[in-house]
Amino acid sequence: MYARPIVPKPISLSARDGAFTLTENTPLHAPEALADLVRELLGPATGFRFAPGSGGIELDVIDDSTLGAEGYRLVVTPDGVRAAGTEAGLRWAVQTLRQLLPAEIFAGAAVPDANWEIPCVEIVDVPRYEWRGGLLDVARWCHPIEFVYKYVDLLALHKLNRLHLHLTDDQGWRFEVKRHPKLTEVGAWRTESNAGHAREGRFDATPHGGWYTQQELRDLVGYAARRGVSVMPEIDVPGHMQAAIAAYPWLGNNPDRQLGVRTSWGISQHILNVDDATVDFVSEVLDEVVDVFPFEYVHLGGDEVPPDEWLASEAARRRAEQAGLSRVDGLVGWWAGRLAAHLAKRGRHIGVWDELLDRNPPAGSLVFAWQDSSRVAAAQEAGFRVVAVPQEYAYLDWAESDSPSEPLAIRGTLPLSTAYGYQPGDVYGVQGQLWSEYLPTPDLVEYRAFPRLAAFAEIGWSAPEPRDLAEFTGRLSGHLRRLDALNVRYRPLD
Ligand code: TNX
Repeated sequence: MYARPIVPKPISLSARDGAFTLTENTPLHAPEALADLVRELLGPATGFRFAPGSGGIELDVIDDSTLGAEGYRLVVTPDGVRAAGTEAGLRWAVQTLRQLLPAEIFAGAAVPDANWEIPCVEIVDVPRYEWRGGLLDVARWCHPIEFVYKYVDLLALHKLNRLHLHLTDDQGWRFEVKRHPKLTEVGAWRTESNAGHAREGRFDATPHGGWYTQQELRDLVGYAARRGVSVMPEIDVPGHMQAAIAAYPWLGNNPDRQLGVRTSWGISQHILNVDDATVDFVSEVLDEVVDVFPFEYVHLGGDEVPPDEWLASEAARRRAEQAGLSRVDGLVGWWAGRLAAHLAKRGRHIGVWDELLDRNPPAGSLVFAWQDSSRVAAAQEAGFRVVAVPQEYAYLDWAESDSPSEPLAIRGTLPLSTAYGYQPGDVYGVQGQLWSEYLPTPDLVEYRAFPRLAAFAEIGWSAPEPRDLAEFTGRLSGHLRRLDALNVRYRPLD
C-alpha cells in the first residue's frame, strides 16, 4: 500500500510507521541549486522559509553507481527527510517528496491551517529510460511562453526530462532569427485558421501569430534545466517549411511565386529547394538555434516531404544525380547530411523523424519513430538510437474516446488504457506527442495531455511489470488532486 500515490511509480517503496511534519522551523541542508528548488516548490503553499541547517530536509550528493545518472534514495523517518543521489537524481527526489505531502502543497499561495505531514517511507528509485520526453507543437498555435513554463513544470512533476519544442511548421515560424528577420516578421503570422470549424470544413477568419525572442527561449531553457528538463528545439526541414518560404520565396522551388503562410492543416506541397544558398541559410538559422539551446540534440524533422516540386525541378534532379541518388526523394537524406555535418562542427547531434530511415540518415542520428511500432523496430535494426513515439500509443493529440462530446481532434482515438499499455521494449526513450492543430488554447492542450501524459511518464520511468491499469487509475485519482491544485484542465477519468 502506498502512503500517498506516487506518479510515476517508484521502483521500490516501503511504507513505514509514523510521519514527519514540516513546520516553519524545518531546516534544509542541500547544495544551493537544490535548496533553491526545494524553496521554490515547497515555499508557496507552506509559506515556510526552510532556513539552512541540519536535521530537517537533507539532500546529499553522492556517487552511487547503482543509482545511475538520475536515480535517488529517499528515506522519511519521524526525525526528518534524507535523500541521496546525483544532483539530477536529487531533483527527482524533490518531486517525490512533493508528492509525499498533501495535494495542497501544489497550491500557488499559502494554504492556512494545512497539516504538512509526510508519511514515513523508504524509496529507491531509478528511471527505466534515459529519454523521457514531451513534444509540444508551438508552431500550429503559438502558445504563450507562460504556458510553456507551466508545461515544463508539469513535465518535471512527472519526472519527464526532455521538452521537444516543435518551433517551425507550414503554419508558423516561432523562433527569432536575428540574421533573417522576415522569418518572424512574415512567417510568424497567418491570416486565418481552421481550428474552430474543421469538422464543417469552414475556415475561421481570425488571424493568428506570434513568436518567441531568443532571450525568452534562453530564459526558458535555464528554468527547465533547473528542474532537470533539457529542451530540444526542432527546425523541421526540408518539408513543413511553407512559413519560411512565405518569408523568403527564394528558399522554395518557385522563387517567383509569393506564397502565404499556410492557413489549413495537412501537408504542404511547398518544400525547400536544394541550392547551396538555401543550405547556407538554414545553417545560419541553426547557428542561432545552437546559441540559444545548449542541449546536445537539434531535431531537423525530415517528415512528410512530398517530392512533387523536386520532381519538377531541373536543379533537384541534377543534385540527386550528383549525390548518386536514384530518386529525388533521397534528397531528404542529403539535406539532413549537409546540416548534420554543419552541426557536428558545433558539437551537436541531430534528431530526425523515421521517414529518414529510408533515405540514408546521417550516422549517429537519434530516430524518432512515429509512423507505427514497426518503425521502432526498423530503426533499431538499422542500428540507430530510437525514441519511440508510435502514433497509436504516443499521440496525445488524438481524442481519448469516440464520444461526440470530445473536443475536435485530428484523427484516431487513443484511450488512457492504450497509452498505459504501451510496451516500448529496449529503446533509448519514449515521448508523448502533442501536435496542436486542434489545440489552439492551453486549456485544450492540458485536456489532451492529462492524464495520458502521466501514463506515459510511468512507461518512461517505472518498471514494465506488473503494469496494472486499475492500480494505476487508483493512484491517478489521488494524483489528479495535485493537478487540480495546479489549475490543470485535465480530462476527467471515465
Ligand atoms: C504527423 S508526426 C506529423 C505532424 C502532424 C501530426 C498530427 C510527424 C512527424 N508529422 O506534422 O501535426 O501528424 O497528428
